[in-house]
Amino acid sequence: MNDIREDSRDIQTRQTIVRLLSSMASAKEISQYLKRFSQLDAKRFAVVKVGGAVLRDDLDALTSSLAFLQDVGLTPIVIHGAGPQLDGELAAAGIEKHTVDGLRVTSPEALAIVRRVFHAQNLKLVEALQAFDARATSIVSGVFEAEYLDRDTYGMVGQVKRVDLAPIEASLKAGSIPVIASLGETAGGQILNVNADFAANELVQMLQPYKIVFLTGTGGLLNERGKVIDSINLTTEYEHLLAQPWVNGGMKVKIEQIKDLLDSLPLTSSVSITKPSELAKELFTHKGSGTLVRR
Ligand code: X2W
Repeated sequence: MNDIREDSRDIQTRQTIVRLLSSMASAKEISQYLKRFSQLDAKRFAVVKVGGAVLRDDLDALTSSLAFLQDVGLTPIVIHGAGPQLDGELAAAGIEKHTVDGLRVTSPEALAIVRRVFHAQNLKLVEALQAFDARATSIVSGVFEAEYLDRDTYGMVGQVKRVDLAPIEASLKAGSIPVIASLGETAGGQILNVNADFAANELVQMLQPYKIVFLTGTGGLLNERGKVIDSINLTTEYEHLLAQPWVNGGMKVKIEQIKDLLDSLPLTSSVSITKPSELAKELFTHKGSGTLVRR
């Protein structure tokens, strides 16, 4: 049984490497990046935010891409959401969806489901990684100390007040990929629902990583023709971009959030948005993949 698993993992890993090598990069290019990443403090390598849609639709590619990083000695810090899964489970329980400024209004009744779904999604990714013989640690509490964002408007929704790196550091020390759910906890121990992009941003500000990668179903920011935009320079293009008629509400929020994030990071850090199957290409090639956001 183990042998079969080893075999299939070897094959998948090899396929990933072959795809990577044949796609466009020279071995020299790849080893340059590998060297650079390996020299960084483990905490500073990469924060990878995984949207719930990716966990639903692209788990295999996600798992093999993350496991591949571990194979080459790198440990990404993974934080995930569960938006579509929450939509489904809450609807099944007869709870109507209501959002304000993109955030889910969360009643105490809904919170019980939010907690359950976050735990289930977290475990799903951790187990998928472990089935792939990767080391991964489930972290569903103890990282984000939160306070109520605005209880009258949003209910049991938190905004992050403090990030505790201890559980993440313990995982990294063991060479295990920390897989973090974006649940918060008040000083009094009340669990709160925290938007995963917001939680990722707080984590990034604390860690100041070299690479910040958002993995989404679309694989990047899309232009008016629905094609992925290669790169955005926020210094020269920000105003122009936000004025475009095809930049919708969700995209605007994302661009604004990334701008705030980049403003708080060293110039060497970069933010990109891509899809799981292209994570290695994004990290190890000059050309990259998806949308690179610079300033
Ligand atoms: C989000 C948490 C999940 C999330 C929600 O309830 O949908 C709030 O809106 P994605 O898949 O990364 O979007 N929380 C307060 O952000 O997941």
